Amino acid sequence: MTQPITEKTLQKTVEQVVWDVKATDVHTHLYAPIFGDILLWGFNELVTYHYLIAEAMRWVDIPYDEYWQKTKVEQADLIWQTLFLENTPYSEACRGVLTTLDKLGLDVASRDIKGYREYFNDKQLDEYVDEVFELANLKTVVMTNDPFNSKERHVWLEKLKAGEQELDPRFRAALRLDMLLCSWEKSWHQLKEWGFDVTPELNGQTVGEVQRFLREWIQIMNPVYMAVSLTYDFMLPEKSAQSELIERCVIPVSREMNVPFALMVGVKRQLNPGLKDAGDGVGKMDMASLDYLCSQYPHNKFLVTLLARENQHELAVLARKFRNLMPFGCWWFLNNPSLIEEITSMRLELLGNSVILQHSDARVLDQLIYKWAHSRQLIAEILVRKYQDVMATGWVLTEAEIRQDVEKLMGGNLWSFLERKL
Ligand code: HDL
Ligand code: ZN
Repeated sequence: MTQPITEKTLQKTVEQVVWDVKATDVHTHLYAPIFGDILLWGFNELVTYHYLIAEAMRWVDIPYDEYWQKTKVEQADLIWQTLFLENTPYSEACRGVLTTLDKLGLDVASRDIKGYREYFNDKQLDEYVDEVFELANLKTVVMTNDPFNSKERHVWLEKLKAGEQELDPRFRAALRLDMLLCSWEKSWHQLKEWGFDVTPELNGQTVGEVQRFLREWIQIMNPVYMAVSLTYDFMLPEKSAQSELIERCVIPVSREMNVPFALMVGVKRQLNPGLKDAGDGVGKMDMASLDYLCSQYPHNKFLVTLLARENQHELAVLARKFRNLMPFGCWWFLNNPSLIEEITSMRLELLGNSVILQHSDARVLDQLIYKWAHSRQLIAEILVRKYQDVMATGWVLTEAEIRQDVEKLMGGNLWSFLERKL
């Protein structure tokens, strides 16, 4: 471990370390098994991932409704036939399905969709969660938890809060605030029904009650962070409920409770509603809002991931200016080899080790296997180049130092960010 790394041993060492370090997956849409059938897994869910629906709909001419009226198996059959048999499955989402099947030990060359389904039919979920975490080599995944989702709310209030069952410690919560912040005209009604004394006007009373709502759900969920997905035209400050709720409710409680605020910005919601979850687009945001937040609230912690490729350089430069800003992941439409390569190289060059390189955004449990396999391969290749460049100056480094770097980049920076006293 303390032996100096040589040009000859560098690549093998970096690859071993990158694959060996247990990562923290900072953002997913997965749920611990206690949440029941909202945890998606298995062959049909893998193949009907909304990324693949979007790609398949480019080929088929059926009306969207006709697709949605099909059973999950029929939908998967259509996507398999269209994207995997009539075309070579080299898109990132298609390749991902095959990587997962391969890592599970299935014969991808057989194209035996019947056999794949049977394989998953025999799986017992709790054991399968262990197997997936092992194959993806993860220690923790952060969920996306919405107090306004009735199915999920029931589990938090009836099972977990009541102490009836424990949450699997490998799954940590993120308190997701899209409903509260982006649909205030609806969410204030729901808060009122739940006993929070709010009005549509954000007067002092309402602000206090929204803060109480946040504190209560932080107590219930013990979230790693509070998060919101914001559209590309997000502006703050501005005269809007969204902006006021963020500044007067989320920011104060975030600092008071030391629960970072994660801003995920750049979506164009439902550009094509017929595609449902697959119908969102992307837009470049105006960074002035993030400049404002980081500078106005230096004692608040902001986790940020942006959806537009065009915003990535600005985000890395902004993070150089503000230690309370932690960029994370190559999100959604950026989670492809060519863009992971570009963004990760830029981040290491501008930010060194002080960034969280990746998250999976997995919606289906089994996707953890491919999303982390694909990312680790790229991260290892990029790190080898960076270490080669620094060793070319005569710098000498050890495996222990490489491990220390990779631990931080693969999620350790999240946990230390939580400990920071800003
Ligand atoms: O808002 C989000 O967290 C996004 O990740 C959306 O869930 C999106 O639909 C998605 O799954 N992206 O990968
Ligand atoms: Zn997501």
